[in-house]
Amino acid sequence: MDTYLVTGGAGFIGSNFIHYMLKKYDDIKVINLDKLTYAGNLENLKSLNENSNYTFVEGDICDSNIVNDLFQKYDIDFVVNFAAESHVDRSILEPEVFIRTNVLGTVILLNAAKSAWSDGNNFKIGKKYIQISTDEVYGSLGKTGYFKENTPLCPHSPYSSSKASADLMVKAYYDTYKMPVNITRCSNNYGPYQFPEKLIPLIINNCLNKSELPVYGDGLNIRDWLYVEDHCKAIDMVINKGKLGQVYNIGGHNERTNIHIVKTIISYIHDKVDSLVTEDLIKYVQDRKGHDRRYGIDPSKIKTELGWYPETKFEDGIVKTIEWYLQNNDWMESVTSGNYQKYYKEMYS
Ligand code: NAD
Ligand code: TDX
Repeated sequence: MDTYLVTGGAGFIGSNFIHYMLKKYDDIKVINLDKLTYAGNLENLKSLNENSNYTFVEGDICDSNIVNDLFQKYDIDFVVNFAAESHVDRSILEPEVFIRTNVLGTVILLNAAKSAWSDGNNFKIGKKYIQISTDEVYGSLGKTGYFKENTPLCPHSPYSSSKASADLMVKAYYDTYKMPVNITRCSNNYGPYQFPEKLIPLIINNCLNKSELPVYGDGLNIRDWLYVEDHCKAIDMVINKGKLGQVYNIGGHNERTNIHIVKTIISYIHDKVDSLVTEDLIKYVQDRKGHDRRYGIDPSKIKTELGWYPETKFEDGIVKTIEWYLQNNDWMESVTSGNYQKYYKEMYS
C-alpha cells in the first residue's frame, strides 16, 4: 500500500487531488499536512472523514519537527507538495510569507524526505518527491510562442519568484544528491473548491451578489485555463510514470482573455440565474503591478512521454464550475466569512 504525504491538501488543487486519488485507488494511504491558512478549508474534504485511508494533520511545512515526525511515523513513498502561498496579489503586498512557505518549506520537505529515503549514498527504490510548480516561473509571453520545459526561468512577481526559487532547490537536490524528484508546471487551474480571491470564483461570487466585477487593466491579459481534474490526472501520471529529475508542463491550449472569462460567467448567470446580472457590473480597475500579459503552455512533452491529454474543453469546464458554485452556496458562505470581507475591501477599494 503506497503512502502519499500530500501537503496543502486542504487548498483548492490539493483537495481535488486527494479526492481524485482516493476515488481512483483503494490501496493507497494519504496523509494531508496542512497549516490551514485562510486558503485551507477542511470543508473541502469533509466527505473523507470516515475514510480509513485518509489522515489529516494540521501543521506547517516549515516546522521540521512535524515533518520529520511524519517520516518517522509513516513509511512515506511519495511527497506531493502543493502547500504554498498561491495568490499573486497578496505576494505583491506581503512577499515575506511567500519566501518562508514556498522556498523554506520546500527545502524542509526535501531534507526530511532525503533523510528518510537515503542511506547517504543511495535512495530507496520507488520513492519520489513531486513539486507542484507553475507556468508563472517562465515569466510572460508576447503574442506568439509557448512555454516549453527548457524556456528560461524569468519570474516577475514575488509569488512566481518564490516558486522559481523552490524549483531550483528541487533541481539542486536532484543534481547534487540524485534525489528522485519531478517538477510539474501547470497553467491556471479552475474548478470546485477554489478560494474566491482568484479570478473565476471571485467573478462568480460577485455576480451572485450583484457586486462590481473588478477587471485589471484593459482585461486583455491572457491565461491558459486547465480544469483541475485534468491537472490531477496529469500529476498521477507524473508520479507513476514520470522520468526522474524531469520537469513536465501541464496545460490544455485553452487560452482566453480575462474579459472573455468575465463575460462568459456573466452571460451564464444572466441566462440561468438572474437577468439583472449584466455587463454593467464590470468595473475596469487599476492594473496589477508587473502584470504578466500572456501565459501559454506547450504540453507536448507530457503528451508524448506519458500519454496525458486534457479531457475537459473550456466551454464545458466553465459550465461545470459555475454549476458547482451555484450548488455549493454553503461552501462559498463558509469561506467568505471571517476575514474575507476585510481582505476584499483592502484589495479592491
Ligand atoms: P491554495 O492557496 O488554494 O492552497 C494552498 C494550501 O496550502 C492551503 O490549504 C493552505 O492552508 C496550505 N498552506 C499554506 N501555507 C502552508 C504551510 N506553511 N504549511 C502547510 N500548509 C500550508 O493553492 P492552490 O491554488 O491549490 O495551489 C496549490 C499549488 O499549486 C501551489 O503550490 C501553487 O503554487 C500551485 N499552482 C496553482 C495554480 C492555480 O491555478 N491555482 C496554478 C499553478 C500552480
Ligand atoms: O479580481 C481580479 N481581476 C482580474 O482582472 C483578479 C483576482 C484577477 N484578475 C486577472 C489577473 C490575471 O491576469 O485575472 C487573471 C487571473 O488572475 P488570478 O486568478 O489571480 O491568477 P494568476 O495571477 O494568473 O495566478 C494563478 O495561476 C497561476 C494562480 O493564482 C497561481 O497560484 C498559479 O501559479
